[in-house]
Amino acid sequence: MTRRELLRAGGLTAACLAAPRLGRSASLVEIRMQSDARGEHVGFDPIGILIQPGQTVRWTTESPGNPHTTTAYHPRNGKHSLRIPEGAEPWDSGFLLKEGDHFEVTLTVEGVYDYFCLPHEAAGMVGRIVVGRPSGPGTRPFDYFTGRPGIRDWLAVPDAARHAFPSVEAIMRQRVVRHAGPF
Ligand SMILES: [Cu+2]
Repeated sequence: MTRRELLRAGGLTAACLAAPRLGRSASLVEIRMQSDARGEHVGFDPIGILIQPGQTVRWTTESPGNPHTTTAYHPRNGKHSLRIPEGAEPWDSGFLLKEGDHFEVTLTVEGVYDYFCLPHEAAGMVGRIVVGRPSGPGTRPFDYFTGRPGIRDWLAVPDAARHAFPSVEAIMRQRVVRHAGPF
């Protein structure tokens, strides 16, 4: 855990103690990071969610021995393409190793946020969060930046990841899109 994450966790604990329990649970959205026993199938569940600005998302790993990350699609995260709203802060949890390890972000800027698991992106371990009304780079095609001046080195989204994302339309309709598994 970095010092910044530690401070953030401490701040959240304080906020949790101060806030009424009901308000806290209503604003927190949980996403599990899962693998099957052999580590052949991996995924975020739910894989797609609709939340409101100011809500907090918590990722928790439930697959010990198979480390995961939650990492925003953003050039600051290893030159991945920008797929979160312009002006939103990218996040990167680092490796979550032990069962129950978790990471939280509070999303305040409206739009679509795509994220991935660093070791499993090519296996299709990605997720999508819509905050309020869908807009921004996350609504564009995966290769929207190709050929744009000044953007030469962003990484393409791997095929398995492209196929794994739930559509924005499905998220708006269902609010919660569960991962099909198997885990
Ligand atoms: Cu993973």
